[in-house]
Amino acid sequence: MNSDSKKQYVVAVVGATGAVGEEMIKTLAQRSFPVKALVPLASSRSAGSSVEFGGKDWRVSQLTENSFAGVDIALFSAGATRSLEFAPAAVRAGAVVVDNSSAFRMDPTVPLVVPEVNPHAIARHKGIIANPNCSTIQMVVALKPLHDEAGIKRIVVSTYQSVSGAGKSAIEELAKQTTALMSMQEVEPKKFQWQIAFNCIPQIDSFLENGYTKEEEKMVNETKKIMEDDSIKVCATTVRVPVFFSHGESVNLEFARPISPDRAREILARAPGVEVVDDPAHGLYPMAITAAGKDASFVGRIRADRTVEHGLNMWIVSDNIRKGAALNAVQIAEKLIV
Ligand code: 25A
Ligand code: L14
Repeated sequence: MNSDSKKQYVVAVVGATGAVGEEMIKTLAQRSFPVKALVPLASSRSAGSSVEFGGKDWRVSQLTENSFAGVDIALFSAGATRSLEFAPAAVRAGAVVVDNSSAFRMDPTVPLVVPEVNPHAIARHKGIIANPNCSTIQMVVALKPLHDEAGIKRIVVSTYQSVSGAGKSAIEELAKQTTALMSMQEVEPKKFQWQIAFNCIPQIDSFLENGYTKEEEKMVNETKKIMEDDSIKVCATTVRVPVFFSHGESVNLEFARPISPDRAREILARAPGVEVVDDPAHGLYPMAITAAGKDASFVGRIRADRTVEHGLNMWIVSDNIRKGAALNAVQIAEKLIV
């Protein structure tokens, strides 16, 4: 894309009224992205409503194949079905698509990018750049610098994922169920398979024949693609917890070479996009409430795993709607225009 420091861009946001789309528009404003015009797109349910950006109201239009004339950059976050159907039309119209869904992530012709980890991959795009899964993004931001230091052989990760990853209706469902149960009323699950208030559900996305869920499989495949190393073994268990924003991850690592907890802390303290909060003596470690609304991937509880050779365990938390989705997509767009 043109690299002219004064150039301004026409930016479309597909799914502009959703949890991620709204955060994308907020992030474009916060980071002063050079937007000449905003094109908010959603379903017919939202067409005619408006979103606020840069002190102006912008009318939301219904997403169609003809939505992209004159658009330079299109940020997609309305689910994989819409991405598969409409991203090609955006590319044909001359836009570069940054897609937040799983639709194109494992397509070998589509770069899968976390700007702190593999920004160089952006250059080989053919119109679509994929934004990884939220749980993968926050993990690889912290693991890449450790991999460069000591070579990660195996990752075992268990996630504690907030409801906001499943969209606005999921946020509403946790709030409604919580108040209903507090007043002794019955609840009927809609968005999630089971009651989510006061519960944890060891299923995110659907099950595959191998016994893992698609969410777990995404963490395995996307980690290897972003880290550009197929030899890393990844085993994931993904769990939904009754938290509104931020995912937590318990991560067990086996390295090829020795690395101490102190050395890991030192490396992570200067890693881009990472913040170390690791002072157990004072009860300090990252939590969902630490990360919500923030940009970093927060790391704490760094300790040796004495059950394996060269093992480290840690706890990683980040806001899944920001770094896990909207912020990472806007960071990719920023790289496109420099
Ligand atoms: O592919 P799926 O299964 O349909 O997945 C979509 C779901 O995944 C969420 C998304 O969140 C939605 O729940 N999601 C968000 N990021 C994702 C990601 N990276 C992601 N899924 C995968 N990967 P959401 O509900 O917060 O945002 C949805 C946005 O997408 C727009 N949208 C939906 N269908 C569309 C469409 N845009 C164009 N064409 C379509 N056919 C959606 O716009 C929103 O911006 P909207 O106008 O439909 O939503 C306005 C309000 O309506 C609520 N709502 C959503 N679905 C329903 C609904 N209300 C009633 N019935 C529904 N079925 C939304 O909460 C919003 O407030
Ligand atoms: O692949 O928490 O981006 O339900 C979308 C749904 C991530 C998880 C993706 C959720 C997923 C998300």
